[in-house]
Amino acid sequence: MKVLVLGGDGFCGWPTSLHLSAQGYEVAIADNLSRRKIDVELECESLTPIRPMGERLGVWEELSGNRIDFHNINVAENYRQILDLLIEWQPDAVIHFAEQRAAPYSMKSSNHKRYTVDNNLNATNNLLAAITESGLDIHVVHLGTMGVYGYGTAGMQIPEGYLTVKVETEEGELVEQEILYPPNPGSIYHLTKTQDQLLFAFYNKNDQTRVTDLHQGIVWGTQTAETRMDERLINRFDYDGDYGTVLNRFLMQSAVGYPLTVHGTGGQTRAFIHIQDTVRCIQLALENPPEKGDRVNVYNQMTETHRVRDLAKMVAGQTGAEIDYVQNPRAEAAENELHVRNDRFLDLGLQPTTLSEGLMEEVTEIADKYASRCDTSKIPCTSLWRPQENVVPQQESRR
Ligand code: USQ
Repeated sequence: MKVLVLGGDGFCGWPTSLHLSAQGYEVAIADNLSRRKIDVELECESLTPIRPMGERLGVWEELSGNRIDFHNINVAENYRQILDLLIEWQPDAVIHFAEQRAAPYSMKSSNHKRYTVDNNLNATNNLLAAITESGLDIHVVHLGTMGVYGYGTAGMQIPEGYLTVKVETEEGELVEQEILYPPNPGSIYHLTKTQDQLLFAFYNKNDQTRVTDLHQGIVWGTQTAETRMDERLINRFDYDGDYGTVLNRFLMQSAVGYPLTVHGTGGQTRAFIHIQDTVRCIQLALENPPEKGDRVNVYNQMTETHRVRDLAKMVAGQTGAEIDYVQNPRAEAAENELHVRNDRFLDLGLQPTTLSEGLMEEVTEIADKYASRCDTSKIPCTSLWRPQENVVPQQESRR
């Protein structure tokens, strides 16, 4: 099977490309290296040393014997290039990771909000329009987010994409319908993923485009079986206040002796998945495509839920780190419960990597090993959801 990976240089795209290549898929990557450019903008690098794209791909070919072609394309801007690539290479599937994925980055300023909306929505629309124009029957696998649902429910488990509702007709009859679960984004970034859902629903209805949308939780971990094969293949590890995600930040903070930055009371409950399980889920999605005419296929791509303060206590308990309850820079519920259905991937055979198995390995293999590359001035989250509020700087608000 020929698979084109849009965004194949990023944190999820790179290990997915290698995993699929190792499994015998013919893989090509299209990426404009935007994540590397944002590192330059933010003056902060991945904790792990990332090699240039050409070197990464050369090492992979040397070790595996498999070639991955790279196309430097901005999918959001260069419609013609992506259309030509589809027509020339004729992929069976396109995996779409080519979006700005950090919520704090998307909330830094008006320019960051505008960039995130322009980039993410145009990338998705360009891909879908190009597939339609090409006339090819290409399966789109998109990396969405659990954040499209918001993080609470009326007491039931969050279903996989669709909600059954009962509506009353004018005659007083109760009619059952399935609708897309009502979107409730918590940041501009999450907003773009809720709008992606409408683009998929429309092209699916109008053009019978086959789409799988994966609503993924927070990814933790760094390495997969393939990125571990050689240090030059290592995956990114973001720890800064804009791109670092909560558990990886806590692991790195414990390694450098920085108190764990819990936002508010740490009562936020979120869904999590290990990066190794991400790449397995993507393969499962490719192997179980929707039929032509099926509605958009939605999976919840997560394996466990945890409360932020419990994660901090778990990391502190295992490493001796201190915990710091800092002013929350985000506008989000201080406490929430989260119950999520994930039967669909489990039914397809996913065997989750749990936090209890992998946590300490991550600390020693990555956080401790590369601790000297950390710039601690980049740790605080400085992106405020409501800049007009006079939020007390994090350092001063420590309790
Ligand atoms: N948090 C802290 N301390 C920190 C960093 C974060 O307490 O130092 C808290 C945040 O306030 C939030 C929670 O941890 O309540 C999660 O934050 P995060 O930065 O780990 O995750 P988030 O911004 O939600 O975004 C990440 C990925 C995004 C993905 C999303 C899945 O960057 O691409 O879509 O997780 S989900 O959270 O399920 O929407």
